[in-house]
Amino acid sequence: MHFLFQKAIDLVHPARSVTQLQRSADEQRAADRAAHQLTLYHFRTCPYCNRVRRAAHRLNIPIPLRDIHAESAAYQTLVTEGGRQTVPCLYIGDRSNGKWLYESADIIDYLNQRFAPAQDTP
Ligand SMILES: N[C@@H](CCC(=O)N[C@@H](CS)C(=O)NCC(=O)O)C(=O)O
Repeated sequence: MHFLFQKAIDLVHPARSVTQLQRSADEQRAADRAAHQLTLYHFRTCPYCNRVRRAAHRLNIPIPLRDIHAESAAYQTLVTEGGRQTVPCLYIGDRSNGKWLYESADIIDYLNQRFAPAQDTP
């Protein structure tokens, strides 16, 4: 049963049926750098996380992921520093100074505002 559920999740994997935003090489380098200032706390079978991963894939931004089911340290960090155990949660900033953004819709809005060209925001 778990296997079938996993298969269903894989069918909506970000890499499927999404046209990625294309940028010039310089713009992509800048987007890659900016994306590395972010961390998405998630787990694989969470549908809200999947929505955010798809948005990131569409925007062509390689946000580092931390899976709270696979990595107990990630779960601990999320709870102790973010304040809630809910995923998805986007950490914005560097190690010492950052902001924890919960709610998939708010995360997607943030990513669109920051990374989508103005005319491309869905
Ligand atoms: N409204 C939230 C729902 C997120 C949500 O329900 N996430 C589940 C996983 S699919 C979760 O983390 N549940 C544990 C909890 O909230 O403590 C969103 O859109 O991000």
